[in-house]
Amino acid sequence: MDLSKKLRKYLIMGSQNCPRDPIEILKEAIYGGITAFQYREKGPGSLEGEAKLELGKKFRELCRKYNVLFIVNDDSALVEPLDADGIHVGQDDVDVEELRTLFPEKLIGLSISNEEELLGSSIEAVDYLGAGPVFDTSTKVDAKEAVGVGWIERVKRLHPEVPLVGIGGITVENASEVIEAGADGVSVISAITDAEDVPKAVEKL
Ligand code: TZP
Ligand code: MG
Repeated sequence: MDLSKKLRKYLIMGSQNCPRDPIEILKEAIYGGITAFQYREKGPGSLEGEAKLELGKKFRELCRKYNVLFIVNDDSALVEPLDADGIHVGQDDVDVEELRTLFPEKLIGLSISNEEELLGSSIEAVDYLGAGPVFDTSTKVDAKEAVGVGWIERVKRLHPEVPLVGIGGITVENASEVIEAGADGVSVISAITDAEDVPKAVEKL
């Protein structure tokens, strides 16, 4: 598998992001052509415990059926029950070297928002990087400051061999800027979850 190709159109979503049935939204996004999916059940209104696991199972089966990469956000206890392809973490989550020991065969993604995080992270332990927030976003309540597409250029220059996706405020209108700056893919929440026509939004991305 060429990971950078599989990260091209990367939907991140939890039930809290969905104005309607999350299963329908994922089905439509898959139909539109997403290549990767991250189950991120987090923040106000998100599910916990058994309900979180059960929704994850449904998402997982859809992704398996249609050959979409399935990544879980942060929660390492979900990786094995959901037979995820990998896990994505932020700077305040489980350390990536520890994760690599726990999950030698899984993909590990790490978010990088600034120079300090870039220089302080064990990049050799991860399979791909998420850089952002590229643009302002209101989806994540505690999102850091928008860093612009210059940040994509910077991370790619320092680690040209590591697959890279942009995150934060990416829309059908600005996605091309992120790719032109050197990202292998775009990861989005609201550009897909809030779209009136989900398959069309994915196609445009
Ligand atoms: N991490 C940094 S910004 C963000 C996450 C999860 C939210 C992205 O949401 P949107 O709607 O694509 O701006
Ligand atoms: Mg986190």
